Amino acid sequence: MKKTLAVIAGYLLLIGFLPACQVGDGETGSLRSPEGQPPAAPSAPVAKGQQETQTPAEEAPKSVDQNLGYAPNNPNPKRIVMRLGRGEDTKDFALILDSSKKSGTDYDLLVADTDLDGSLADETAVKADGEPDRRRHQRVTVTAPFGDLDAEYAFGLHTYVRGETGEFSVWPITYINLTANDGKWSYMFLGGASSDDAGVQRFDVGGPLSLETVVKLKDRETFDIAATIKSASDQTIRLINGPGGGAQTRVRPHLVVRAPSGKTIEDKDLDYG
Ligand SMILES: [Ca+2]
Repeated sequence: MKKTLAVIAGYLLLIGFLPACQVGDGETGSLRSPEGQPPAAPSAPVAKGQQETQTPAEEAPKSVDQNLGYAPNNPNPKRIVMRLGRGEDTKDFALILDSSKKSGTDYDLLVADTDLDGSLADETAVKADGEPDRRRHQRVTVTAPFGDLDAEYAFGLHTYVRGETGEFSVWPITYINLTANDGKWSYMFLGGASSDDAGVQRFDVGGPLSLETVVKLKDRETFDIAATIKSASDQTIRLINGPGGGAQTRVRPHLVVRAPSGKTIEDKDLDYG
């Protein structure tokens, strides 16, 4: 019970730092993520009779171009989709990691759907900095929904190849800039929950924020509380800048935990992940 109270208290205080557009999700009572109440997947209405007449039996099913009109050099390109936004209003942002050489595991080229039109045929591959085992790709910026607002999403993609195993991994750094009612806000997130779906690595970004705490009872009066701030998509928050005095100011989340008796158990600034 005390742990729950700590989480609730911390969460309620944390959302005080967020622009109005984000408070809505906090009011749902979901502390960790909106996963318990996902938006219903939209399904197109189907008129049965009409469908039968419009789809002749001899018509072959269309093949899906996973490379979205881009012709990769590498026979095994890495396909990535960032789902931007939250709730029902989202945009998918496609990227492909390719190689300037015809083979190997050095993914030194990045092609991104910068205009979000679902095609990479109109895009240009950009060469990364770094070494073959550690590439730092040029930042890509797109505009997409964030709740009721438009936000600027900027991605810095880092890729790694482990020397011993040859295991390849992608580490996205996401910057979200938006203007809420009371001024400009910016966030920086590291990593995030990802899944592999038929050769496409998917990341969810731009979800509501939550606070995870670990509470250890040392004795009857004292707690040890560790907390990290994450988005609902498991991105670790590196910084939050909010409006203040005409200039952007670093917002440092503050945790206050009170016992049912009203006694303050914890009252401190939090560290970013
Ligand atoms: Ca495009």
